[in-house]
Amino acid sequence: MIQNQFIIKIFTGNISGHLMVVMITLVMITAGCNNESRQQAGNSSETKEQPVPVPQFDADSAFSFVKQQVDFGPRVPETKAHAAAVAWLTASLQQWADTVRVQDFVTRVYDNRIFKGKNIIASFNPGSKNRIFLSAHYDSRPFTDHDADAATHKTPIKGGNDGARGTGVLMEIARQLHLHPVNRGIDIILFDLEDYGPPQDTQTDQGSDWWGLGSQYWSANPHKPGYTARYGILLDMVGAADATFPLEGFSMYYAPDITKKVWETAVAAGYGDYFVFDKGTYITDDHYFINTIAKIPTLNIIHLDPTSANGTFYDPWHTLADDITQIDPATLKAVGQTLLTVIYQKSF
Ligand code: AHN
Ligand code: ZN
Repeated sequence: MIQNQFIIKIFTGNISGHLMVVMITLVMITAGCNNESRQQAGNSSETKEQPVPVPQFDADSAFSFVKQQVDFGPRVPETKAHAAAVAWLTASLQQWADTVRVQDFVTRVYDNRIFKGKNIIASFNPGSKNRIFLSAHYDSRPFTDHDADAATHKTPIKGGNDGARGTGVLMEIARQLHLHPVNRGIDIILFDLEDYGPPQDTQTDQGSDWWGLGSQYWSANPHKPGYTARYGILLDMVGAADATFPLEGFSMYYAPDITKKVWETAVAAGYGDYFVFDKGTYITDDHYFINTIAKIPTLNIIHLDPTSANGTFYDPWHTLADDITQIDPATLKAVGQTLLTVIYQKSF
């Protein structure tokens, strides 16, 4: 009403007779409509369960982002291919995100050599306190130490699935977040130096802390002091045809409620063949360090296969066979569409 009076007052200046009556009527009708639509908007924001349109995850686009990384060559830290991947990932994310940071760090690997690493953090709505993060490692393992042919074990992996895949999914999510802005804080964190763990056939310390060096650094030194999030999701090896993602052990230990909700979301979206409710083993992966050091509940969507030759991961893991032919856009779609549904439709 206050607004109606205000508008009427403006019009009472130099307009005469019945024209003014017509105008006042028009203004009141328009104002009435506005009130009504505002009321509707108010109601829908109060009922949190109102469906929000979920963008379609473009699997071809994501596949092209995976291929681009594989085409650089193995993204082994401190190589040209790695630097090219960092430049491309950063420039691409800058087109889409509100802020992109490259976090430089120095770390020691299993044989005491010192490496320079770079974590890449792209943020949407950086001021929002209501945050979640999505993550994957983007580096490639310098060894194919699980290949049947021992002579090739010092060859770096091409890393179609191990490295490029999760990153490709997150690049497509970033593109969708740009096309369809969302009202909550999202960080996309690409970790470096996840895969420089000790080769299987070396005598050096096989301790699991040699894995996830980038996430260990970030967990102890987040890109923003005091950074926290409601929860995090890690993607690892989410690209192979007919992949299955059981409920990984540390995810169910540190983030059981969120894990179950994400799996339920996937099933409801039609991806129950991938997201299975079987109990999976415990994997020391980036999420383990985030849970224990940063203390942010974080789950891992990871392809596990206890029947494979290596006993844990899918067969081509850390072999020469893990290249772009390992990537099936249908699996990419299952993971990406599930994540978009979590982001756009769910309030957890
Ligand atoms: C361990 O083998 C202890 N962690 C492996 C995690 C990993 C490697 N994910 C991809 N590559
Ligand atoms: Zn690996």
